[in-house]
Amino acid sequence: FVKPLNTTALEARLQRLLAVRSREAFRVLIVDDDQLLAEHYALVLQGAGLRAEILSDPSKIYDSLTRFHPDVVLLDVNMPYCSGPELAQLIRLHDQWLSVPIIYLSSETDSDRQLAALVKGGDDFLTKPMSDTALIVAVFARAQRARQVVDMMTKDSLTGLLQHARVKERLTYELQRAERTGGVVSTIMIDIDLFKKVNDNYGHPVGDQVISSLANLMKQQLRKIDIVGRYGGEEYLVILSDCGKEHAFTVVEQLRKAFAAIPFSCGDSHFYCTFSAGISEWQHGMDTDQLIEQADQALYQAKRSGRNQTLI
Ligand code: GH3
Ligand code: MG
Ligand code: MG
Ligand code: MG
Repeated sequence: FVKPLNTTALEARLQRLLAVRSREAFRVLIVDDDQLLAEHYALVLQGAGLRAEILSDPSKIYDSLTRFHPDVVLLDVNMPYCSGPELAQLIRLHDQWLSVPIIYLSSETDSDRQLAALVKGGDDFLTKPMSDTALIVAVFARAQRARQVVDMMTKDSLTGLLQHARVKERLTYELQRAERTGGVVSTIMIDIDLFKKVNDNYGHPVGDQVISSLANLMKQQLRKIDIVGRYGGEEYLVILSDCGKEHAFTVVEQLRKAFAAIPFSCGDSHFYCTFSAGISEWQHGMDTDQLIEQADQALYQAKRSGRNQTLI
């Protein structure tokens, strides 16, 4: 007797798999003074669909971390100028890198010395030489769990967008970068129009659907490098790097028209929603709060001028 296939469970499993696959590839930073070995690890991991970068100069660790944002760090234990455990200790000094998984790679088999290395800030030990599979599985498992934890800590649960504080942090970082490189940054503040009415007329759960639909639309239409956060209940903050206010305007107008065309329904009622948006462009010397305040002012004007429009 064969049990009928439980298709919904199967579909759910497939969807989970696909969800993991469609996300950005895991990034692995390899720190090893043995260039050939590092390149071998990189090739093995890249073969498994991960992104790998090699750092041979440990003094550049912070640069690599901030630029590459690794999901996992692979650390050689014995290096000439700075040992792996010393480097792990350095990494852990920064709050931002407290939880990035660090896996030591070493021929060290003395368990006391292994334990001492773990105490300094590593999470695991892989003994060289290890099989390609052992490397891939260890890295993949760590990366996946770490990302789940990071997501839980930084993403809004309804929309999957960055939380208020996190998106502000990212903006501060983007401004520092623009300050260094002379780049351009625009921010957009978006607020759904007359949203209280949606809640009043159709109920809070339908309101929630509207909020997450706009989030999904932004995920579909914006570039991967654009940063989107849920700034408040039905307010969103978008950061467009390397993008001036005119181009930002074109981007938002596309979003605005697409959103206004989404049909929502509740029972027999059908309705549409709109949003208003304000744009600000970063000028040398402006800080995070000033830039947000300027976008907020433009949004306020857009509301006062009749809503469903974008102003700079
Ligand atoms: P305006 O066009 O001036 O923005 O009018 P509005 O009605 O949208 O006014 P406002 O932005 O002040 O109202 C936001 C409302 O959004 C108030 C609050 O009840 C509702 N809200 C906030 N967070 C959530 C949420 O997570 N889910 C739902 N369903 N409603 C929320
Ligand atoms: Mg070495
Ligand atoms: Mg609001
Ligand atoms: Mg509103």
